[in-house]
Amino acid sequence: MMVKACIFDLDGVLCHTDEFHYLAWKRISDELGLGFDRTLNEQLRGVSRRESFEIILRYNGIRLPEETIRYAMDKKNMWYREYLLRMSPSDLDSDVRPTLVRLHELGLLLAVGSSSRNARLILDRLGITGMFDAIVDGAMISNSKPDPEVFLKASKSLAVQPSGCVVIEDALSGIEAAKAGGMNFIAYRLHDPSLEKEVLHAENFGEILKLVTASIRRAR
Ligand code: B16
Ligand code: MG
Repeated sequence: MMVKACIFDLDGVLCHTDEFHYLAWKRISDELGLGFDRTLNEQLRGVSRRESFEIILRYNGIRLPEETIRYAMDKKNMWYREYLLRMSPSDLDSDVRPTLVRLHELGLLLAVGSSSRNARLILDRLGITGMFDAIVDGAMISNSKPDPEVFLKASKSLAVQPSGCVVIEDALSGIEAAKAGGMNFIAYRLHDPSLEKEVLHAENFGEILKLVTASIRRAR
């Protein structure tokens, strides 16, 4: 790969808000008497709020009136934001900031590509908003992952061809989106049997840095 830009997923990669999503969905599911567990929660990674709730409803085999759907999504988001407001820069894994700095020093452009409408709040709470050359979030797209829209918008805004971008993702929906957009990708803490053997994997930001640096060296 000839990498000029890294596009980071947010929830599950740059931060651990995935646990907050789980807790908030669990709470609203309990209130409505819906079944919800960690296995089902895995299917919601990278998927928009609306589609997430539709997955929960399908799993429970029920339909709800639009009014109740809106009530559930709003309440889930209210609880989720309560968790977010408790976050601070100390919630950032220690290798995230130095890795972003090093990637910039290597001449790479950096972007965030997230399905979340709360992306800017999260980046602000973590104190890393200013480290990115582009931020594309859930409010800026019409189709969430696995549609490539979020990553294509980021690549466009960075003025880097999709083939020059590497997407770092923790969700299958995000890997599908990167593939559909013609981008390189690294599966982050994601070990799913459906992924091909040759897919690049990273368990921490140090490993991301190694993979990206190696690809730059090979390209020179
Ligand atoms: P919100 P990502 C995604 O973020 C989450 O993985 C997914 O669980 C969530 O439903 C979606 O954002 C929408 O989030 O309710 O905050 O708009 O992984 O694409 O950064
Ligand atoms: Mg994610």
